[in-house]
Amino acid sequence: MGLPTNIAIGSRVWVEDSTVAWIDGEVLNIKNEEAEIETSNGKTVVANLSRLCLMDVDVPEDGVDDMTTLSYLDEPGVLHNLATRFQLNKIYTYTGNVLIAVNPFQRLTSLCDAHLMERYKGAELGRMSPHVFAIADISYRAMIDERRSNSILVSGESGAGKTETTKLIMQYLAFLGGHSFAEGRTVEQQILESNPVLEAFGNAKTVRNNNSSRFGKFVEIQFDNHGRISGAAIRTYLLERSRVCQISDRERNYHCFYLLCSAPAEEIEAYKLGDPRSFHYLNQSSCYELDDVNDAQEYLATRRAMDVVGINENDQEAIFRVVAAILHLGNIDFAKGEEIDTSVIRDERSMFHLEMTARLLMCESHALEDALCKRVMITPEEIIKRSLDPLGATISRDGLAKTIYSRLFDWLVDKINHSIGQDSNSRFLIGVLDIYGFESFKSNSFEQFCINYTNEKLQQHFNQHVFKMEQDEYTKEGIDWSYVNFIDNQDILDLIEKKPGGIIALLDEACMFPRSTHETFCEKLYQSFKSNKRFIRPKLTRTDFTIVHYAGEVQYQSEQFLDKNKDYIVAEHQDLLTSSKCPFVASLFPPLVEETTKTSKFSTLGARFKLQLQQLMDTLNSTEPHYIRCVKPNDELKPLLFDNVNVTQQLRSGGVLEAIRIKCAGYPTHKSFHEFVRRFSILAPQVHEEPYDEKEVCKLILDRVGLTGFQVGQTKVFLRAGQMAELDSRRAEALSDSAKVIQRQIRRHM
Ligand code: AOV
Ligand code: MG
Repeated sequence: MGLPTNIAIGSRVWVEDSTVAWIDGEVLNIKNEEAEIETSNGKTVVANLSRLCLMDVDVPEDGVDDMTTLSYLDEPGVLHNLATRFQLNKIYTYTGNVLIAVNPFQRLTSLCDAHLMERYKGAELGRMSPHVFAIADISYRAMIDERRSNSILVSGESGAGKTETTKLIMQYLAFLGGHSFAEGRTVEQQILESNPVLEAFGNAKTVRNNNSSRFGKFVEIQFDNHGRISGAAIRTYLLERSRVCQISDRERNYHCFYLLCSAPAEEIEAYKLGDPRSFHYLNQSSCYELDDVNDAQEYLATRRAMDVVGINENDQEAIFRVVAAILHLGNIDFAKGEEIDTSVIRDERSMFHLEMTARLLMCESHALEDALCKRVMITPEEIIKRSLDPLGATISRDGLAKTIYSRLFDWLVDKINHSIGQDSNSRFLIGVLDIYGFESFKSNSFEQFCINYTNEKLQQHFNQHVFKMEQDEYTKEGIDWSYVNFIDNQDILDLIEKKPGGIIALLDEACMFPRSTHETFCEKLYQSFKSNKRFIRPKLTRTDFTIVHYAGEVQYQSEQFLDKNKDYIVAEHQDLLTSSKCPFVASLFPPLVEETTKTSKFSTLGARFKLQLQQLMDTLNSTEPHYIRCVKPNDELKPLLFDNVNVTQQLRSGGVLEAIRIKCAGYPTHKSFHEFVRRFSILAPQVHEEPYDEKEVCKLILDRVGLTGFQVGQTKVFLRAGQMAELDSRRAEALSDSAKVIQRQIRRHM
């Protein structure tokens, strides 16, 4: 933040504003700690000096490519620079090594053609304008030159452009490391075509994004000794299961359901499909079509992509048959049976869908009915078949739908991996991470908890990396940085994942005790974290808890935590599908191995997710990381609209400002000797007469001004936070003094 001591009457400053986040203005008056400012929209406001930031009046009109060259590396400076560039369709900007990409919400064709890729090939960073290709190019070069794996981590909130950015990276890597596009099915083509397949089954329209990925993805592209792509591995994280049977209005279910409803007539007939409005899993929302998307064409495109990634005709047929079965399954309704607490298939229509589901899954319809409506209870004395009431049967039906769908998705990922093939000889890879950003909704459940936990992990990685880069720069310049420190988010991670005693461990414990409820679980949290600074017990609720994340507070509703954390398949469902006559369906449900250990019995999603994350972090830690932060310029998904308040929020939660804070803890301003002299030579006018050594001149200037704590490196001056402002205000004084002298001289001559 700007230093209040350097703000004087006449200073150009940024002042906080509720509609545009920061607005520029001129200080008219200062009284005690309060400044009166005339803002550029013609208003006069009063603000405390400590809330103001000085404005850098030297910034070029079209902004700067790299924000670390800004004299004041603060929130308004960063925001203004991004906004200016965005209006000029310059969507990419660096902050040091981090690329910030603002979603244009329109195809900027000039940005992604093959010629452009050619131009970025081997170009030094900074020679070409900032671009995703430049980051991919550095990663590739670094891998070749240093014989070391690299990774590119793409983050940002929903709809910010992560997936599109990831696809550009993959395209560029395929361009650099591809064999030849003429050879038919090459590895790189398979890698690229895995995207539409996974999107058809793992993406859906949400209120935030018409093509929202509902899973996390890490693609590991393997290279041979010649730098050519030789294999790949795709790992996915936590597909949102609940969407299969529950969607909110204006959202859609997974794309594949709608694609299939627009399939050619023979398929529609074979699967007895038709209007998506007739299926319960789709008609909970009034949205069926997407703007600019033709589901019939997408269906054919998905089939073609499946061909490329090596899914044969038989398997494709089985996949869509299972998708159709899920739609029919959702239309089976239940009514009260004759006996109390029992249920039966409601009517003829439900009976038809039951028959259809059974036919498509190739199992017995009676067995399906039993699996939905009954449970086997094993007591020490006997085995009883208990009926479920209609609500219980509906829950059972939805559970079955979710299980089948998530198994289907996992099968696709496995199949793609298998067919692309792993190069076990490859020693270098480039990993590309496209993972869900921080989420804070009105209502937050287990999914948000896992997503935000992921973000805490990545944030820590990011902080450490930014900090390390800074240290490397200091070391290179021979600067002492031993006392530069920053606070990281380890305390939040401890709260979540510490074993024993962290939230995940306590949740697992609750899931193991049959008598636990979300109330007892929450009570336990309240007791355990009474004095934890990162944990808040919200007022007026007994079942919510709040975590103070690095990106802000999130209040979680614990109601479904226990259920969602339990990772089990109902034995009746398992038996039903294992015995399917369709080899594909049966292969989705391999017979369970006898549970011998306690741990496998109580496998939980939380614990599994934690392990997956740890493995991801281990992989990332063995690579040289590169970061891309995607920013969503507005919530209307419109081109050319830049909402300052919204973007500021993302810069804060996306860790961009956090990185800046880390920089500010050390020496936020690095100015080359030459630049420094050009700007401040006026502070030591006599230097021009003496032997001219830029480094000496810098020292002299700094000496004159009487600053302390700065350091002079090999090629640059390193200034502490606020020192640039101090120098600028001295410069302004000096300029106005010399202006006065000149005026006096002019007057004298008149
Ligand atoms: P996300 O991956 O970050 O959201 P996407 O990559 O799906 O976001 O981008 C959302 C939409 O923005 C896309 O469907 C495009 O219409 C548009 N878009 C994004 N990047 C570009 C670009 N570089 N050029 C043109 N249009 C773009 V989520 O998956 O919801 O977190 O879970
Ligand atoms: Mg996405």
